[in-house]
Amino acid sequence: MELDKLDLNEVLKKFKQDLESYKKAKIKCGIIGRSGTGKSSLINAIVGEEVAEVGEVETTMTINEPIEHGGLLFYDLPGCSTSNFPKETYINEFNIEEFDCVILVTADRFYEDDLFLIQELIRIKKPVYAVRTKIDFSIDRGLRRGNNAKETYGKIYNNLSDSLKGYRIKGIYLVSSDYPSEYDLSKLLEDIYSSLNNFKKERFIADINITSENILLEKRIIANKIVSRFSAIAAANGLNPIPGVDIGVDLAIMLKMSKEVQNIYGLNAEQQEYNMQLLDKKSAKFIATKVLQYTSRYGGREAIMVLLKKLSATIATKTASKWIPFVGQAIAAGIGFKMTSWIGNDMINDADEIAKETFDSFKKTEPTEANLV
Ligand SMILES: Nc1nc2c(ncn2[C@@H]2O[C@H](COP(=O)(O)OP(=O)(O)OP(=O)(O)O)[C@@H](O)[C@H]2O)c(=O)[nH]1
Ligand SMILES: [Mg+2]
Repeated sequence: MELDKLDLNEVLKKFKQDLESYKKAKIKCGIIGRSGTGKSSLINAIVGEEVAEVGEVETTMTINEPIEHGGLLFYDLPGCSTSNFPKETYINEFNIEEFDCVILVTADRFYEDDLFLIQELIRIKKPVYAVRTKIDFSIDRGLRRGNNAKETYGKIYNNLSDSLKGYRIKGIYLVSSDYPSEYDLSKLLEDIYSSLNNFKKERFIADINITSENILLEKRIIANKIVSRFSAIAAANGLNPIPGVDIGVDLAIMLKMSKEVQNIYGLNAEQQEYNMQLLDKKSAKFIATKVLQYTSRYGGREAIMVLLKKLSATIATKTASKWIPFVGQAIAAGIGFKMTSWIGNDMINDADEIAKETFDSFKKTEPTEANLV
C-alpha cells in the first residue's frame, strides 16, 4: 500500500515536471536574408499564423527582438552584405552562438557574403538550412516558358546545390510560403525537428504548422503526452469534488489542456484566420463550421462541465475499480486522472480530424500543374 502511494507520487511529480519543461522550452531560430526575400512570410508559414508583418515595401523591424510563437523564437536578421553589420562581426553582433538553428533565406541565389556567413556558422557548429523562397513564382514563370514544374525545380535545386558544394549545410529547401504544404517546407520542418532534443523537440512539433501528414502524426504523439501530463496534475489537484459532478476533477487544468490541444492543432482564432486565407471559399466555410463546433464542445468552462457530468454518469454505472490503476487514497485521484485523459483523448481525436480535413483541403487548393509528383 505504502509502496503504491509512493509510486503514484513519483509518477505525478515526473508528469508535472515534464509539463513544466515542455512549457518552458524555447527554440531560437535565426532567419537571415536580404530585404524582400520572404523572411516574414516564411516565419508565418512555419507557424501557420500571421505573426510577422509581410509587405511589398521594406518592413521595419527591431533587431534582436524575436518574433514569438509559443516556444518558437524567430530572430529576423538582415543579410550581412546589405546591412550595416560587417560580416566579420556579424555572428557576435546577433548572439548567433545561442541559436538552435539558422535558416538562410534567398529568393534567387546565394552570394559571396552568404557563403562567408555559412562558413562561419558551420565553424561554430550551427545547423544551417538553406532556403530558396518563392518557388511558386519560379515554377509559374517556367510553365509560361514551356518548362514543366519538375524541370524548373530541378534546375533551381541543382544550381543552388552547385553553389553550396563543399559547405556542410543541413540541406537545401525550395519553398513557397503561399503554399505551405507544397514543395519543401515540410521537409525543412521535419529536418529541424530531427536535429532537436527532448523538450525542444516536443515544443517545436507542437508549435509548427501542419504541412505534412507526418507532422500531423508527430503532433498526435505529443498531444497524447501532454494530455497524460495534464491528467496527472488534475489527479493530484482534484481530490475535492466539484458540485454536480461528484468526482474530484480540476476544471482549470482541463481548460488549460483544452487550450494546449487547440494550439497544437492550429485551432485557435489567429491560426484559423491564417488558414482561411489559403483555402478556397467552400473549404473555408466547412472548416470554420467544424472549428466552431469544436470550440463550443471543449472551449469553455460550461462546455467542460457538461462533458464531465455525462462522463461521471457513465462511470457511476460501471465498477469503478475497473478504471482505477491506483489504490487506497489514490482512488479519487485515479478517477480524476481517468476523466481528464478521457476528455483529453476526445479533444485530440476531434482536433486531429479537423486538422486532417484542413490539410486535405489545402492539397485540393494547391496548383495542380505545379505539382512535382
Ligand atoms: N508568391 C510568393 N510570394 C512570396 C513568397 N514569400 C514572400 N512573398 C512575397 O514577397 C514579398 C516580401 O515578403 P516578406 O515576407 O515581407 O519579405 P521579408 O524578407 O520579410 O522582407 P523585409 O521584412 O522587408 O526584409 C511580399 O509581397 C510577399 O507576399 C512566396 O513564397 N511566394
Ligand atoms: Mg520582413
